[in-house]
Amino acid sequence: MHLPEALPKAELHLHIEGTLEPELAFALAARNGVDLPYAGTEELREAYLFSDLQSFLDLYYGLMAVLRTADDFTELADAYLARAARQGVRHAEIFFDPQAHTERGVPFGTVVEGLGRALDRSEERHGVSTQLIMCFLRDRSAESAMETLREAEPYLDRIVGVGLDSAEVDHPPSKFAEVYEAAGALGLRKVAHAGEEGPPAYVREALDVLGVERIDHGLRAMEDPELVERLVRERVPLTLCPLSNVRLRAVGVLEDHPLPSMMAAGLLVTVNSDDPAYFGGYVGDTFHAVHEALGIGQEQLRELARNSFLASFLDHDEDRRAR
Ligand code: ES4
Ligand code: ZN
Repeated sequence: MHLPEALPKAELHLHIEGTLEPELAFALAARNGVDLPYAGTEELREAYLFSDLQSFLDLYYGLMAVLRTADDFTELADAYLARAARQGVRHAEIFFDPQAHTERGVPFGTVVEGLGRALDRSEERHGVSTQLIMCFLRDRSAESAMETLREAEPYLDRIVGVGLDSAEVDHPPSKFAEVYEAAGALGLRKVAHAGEEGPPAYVREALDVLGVERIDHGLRAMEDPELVERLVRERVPLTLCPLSNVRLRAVGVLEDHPLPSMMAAGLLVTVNSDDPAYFGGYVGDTFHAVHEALGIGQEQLRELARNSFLASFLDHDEDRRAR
């Protein structure tokens, strides 16, 4: 089978809120009595013309208003897992943004219990194993992140790790040193977005100050050859999201994406979908797109799929079973 979609793969950079398709958004809006400032799904899709990360985030957080009940989160996650399974995903490490919900009055427990219901039956229903990573919003305060970690404590059996997302520039990883240390003490794994719009120094800080095991994006590390050398030497995985980089204009066109040079440099890169409802494709579509636009051949597609399991939080035995 030569279709990139069919390759068994793990998805390691996926925001569950970014899987909210316009049709589900309108269905939930109607159910929950939420007014959306768009006439319909077509008009909403037409608003997906982003100029940078911030212009995307403004629309993205706004649309989350439709997510209110545990059932809403279950439906959201179930729809993602069904689609992911059809695109060859066997394991998904899923981000969620608790503060984006608690700030709107949706309790932490509602979000986790709703997502958890879909995740609990995912292996049986979709053949996809799952883990949940809670992300702190880096454009909120370090105190708010710490409060969020405290709110997570009753649910730690459901959460494998912490991440850091939202507007990157002017919010360096070091701002969250204390909460990452506390998360580590609770036994949580650590990742962080870095080098998406922010400079290579933020990638270094994520490694040195936060002690992360994986870098989400890491695109701008390519501006710093010494950093690239270190990432190669230490086998630090980078979870790339090529379609996201094009839509948020970190890269002009997909044909200019540095994925091939990153692979050639010996970096442990993976390919992921980020916010697939907004960026034009799920992870199988993304594999297909890099094959078409960047000439990533069958052998390299298999390498990317292999990397996705190597970079995952699965242990090696589980890893072999997944493939
Ligand atoms: C995100 Cl593409 C991206 N970057 C940073 N934070 C995010 N949250 C959701 N998608
Ligand atoms: Zn992301």
